[in-house]
Amino acid sequence: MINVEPYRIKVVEPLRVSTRAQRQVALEAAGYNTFLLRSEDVFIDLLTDSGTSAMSSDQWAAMMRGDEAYAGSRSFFALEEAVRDVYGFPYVVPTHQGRGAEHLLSKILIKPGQYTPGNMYFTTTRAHQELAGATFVDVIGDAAHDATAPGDFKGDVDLAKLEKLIADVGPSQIAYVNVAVTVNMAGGQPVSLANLRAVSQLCHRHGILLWSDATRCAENAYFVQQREPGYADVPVAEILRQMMDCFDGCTMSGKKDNLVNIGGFLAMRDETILQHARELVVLYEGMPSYGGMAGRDMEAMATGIREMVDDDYIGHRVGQVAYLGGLLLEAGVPIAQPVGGHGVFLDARRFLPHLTQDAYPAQSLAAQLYLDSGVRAMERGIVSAGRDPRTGRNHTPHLELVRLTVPRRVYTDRHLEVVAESVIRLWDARAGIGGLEMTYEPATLRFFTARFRPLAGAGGH
Ligand code: PLI
Repeated sequence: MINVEPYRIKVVEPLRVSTRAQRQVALEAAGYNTFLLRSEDVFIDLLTDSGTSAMSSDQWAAMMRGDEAYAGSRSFFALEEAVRDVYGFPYVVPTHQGRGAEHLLSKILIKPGQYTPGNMYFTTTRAHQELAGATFVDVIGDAAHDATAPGDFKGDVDLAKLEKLIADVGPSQIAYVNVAVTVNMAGGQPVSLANLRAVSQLCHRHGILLWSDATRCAENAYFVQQREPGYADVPVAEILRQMMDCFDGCTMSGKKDNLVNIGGFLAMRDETILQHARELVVLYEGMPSYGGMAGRDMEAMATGIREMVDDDYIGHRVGQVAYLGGLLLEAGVPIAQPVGGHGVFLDARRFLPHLTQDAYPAQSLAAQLYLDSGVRAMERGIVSAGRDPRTGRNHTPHLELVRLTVPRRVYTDRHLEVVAESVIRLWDARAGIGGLEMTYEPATLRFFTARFRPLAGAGGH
C-alpha cells in the first residue's frame, strides 16, 4: 500500500513563495546562516523537526484541560501517568525542553574530571556535560561516521570501545553512559534492542548508570520492528518499553517524538536522583510539578506520548522521510545511508568535493538550497561540531552533512517533491557552488548564531 497519511487536515497555514532576489537579500542579512533567517522568508521549513509538529485534535482538546495551578497541577499527574505507561519510568521531572533535562542530569551525576561516553555527541548534551566538568568520549561503532557505510543499526554502541574506556579510566570515573535512540548527528540512525541489552548488562555489571537520550525513541522502536529479527509482529509501544527497560532513566526533548511544540522531561527509577532533580529544578526551571512547562503543555505532551507509539502514525512518519530519501537516491544525489528516522542528510563531502572542510561545504550547501527554492535546511558538520574546549581547536567531524528535517504531520509528499527538485537542481549545478568564511563566531553552540560570507572568488553566489 502507498504511504498514506493516517489523518486528515483540519487547519492550514498559508505559505509564501518568494523570489530569488528576495531570498538573496534575506540570506545576506542572515549571514549565510539558515538559523538567522526569518521564518516568513522561508517557503518549506526543514530546519528541524523540533517543536515544529502539528498537534492532533485530541492534543488541542487536552490543552483546554490544562491545570495551571502553581503546585500539584492535575496536568502534571497526567504527564507522569503517560510516562509511566509508555516509557515505564516511575518518576518524572518536567523541564522547559530537552536541554533543561540535560542540564539537571549533568549537574546531578557528573563530578569534574569524569567521563561521559555516548553513541556520538549531540550539541546541547555535550555542552552541558562539558560545563559540568566531564569529557565526552564517542563510543559509537565506526560505521556511524561513514555516510556511505551500510548497516541496519548504525547507532549501535561499539562494546569494545566502551569496555576499553571502562578498563582505562575505571568505572568510578564514568559519570554515566548516555545512549541516544536514534542518533541525530549520525543521520537519525537507530540502535538495536540487542545492542541496548548488551550495553545495559555491561554498564550494570560495573555499577555504571545507563541513561538514554530518548528524544526520538519512537522512531527507533519503529526501526527495531522493521529491521531486527523477531520484532516484526511486536507493536511499537511494546518495543519502546523493552528499549526503556534497559535504562536507569532518560532525558527527553518532547519537541520531537512527543509531538508538542515545547517541553521536555527527565525520568528515572531511582528516588535519590529524583530528590536531587527536584531540588535543582526549582532553581533552574520551576516547581517540580511543572518544571518549565504550562499545565496545558503538559496535557498536550501526555496525549502526544500516547500518540507517538501508534503503529500507523509512526509508520507513515518514518515512511515520509524515506520517500524524500528515495527521490534523491534515484537522482544519484549523495545522502547519508540508510535514510534515518527524522530527516534526509545530504553528504556535502561528496556533493561538493572541490571544497575543503574549512570552507564549510555543508553550511554553503544549506545556504544555496535556500537561495534556490526557499527551502530551509541545517548544517550538521564542522560548524555544529564546534571546538575542543581544552585545545581550542576545531573538531573536524568526518560527517559533513546538510539535514533536511521533516516535521511531523506538517508537510505533504508534494512539498517534499519540491524539496527534491531543488536539491537535484543544485546537484546538477554543483561545480559552481563555492565556499564560505566565518565572520562571527560565538563562544558556545556556534552554529546557532555564527555569521558567514562567501569566500572571495567563490562561484555560485
Ligand atoms: O532542543 P531541546 O532542548 O528540546 O532538546 C535537545 C536535544 C537533545 N537531544 C537530541 C538528540 C536532540 O536532537 C535535541 C535537540 N535537537 C534539535 C533542536 C534539533 O534540531 O535536532
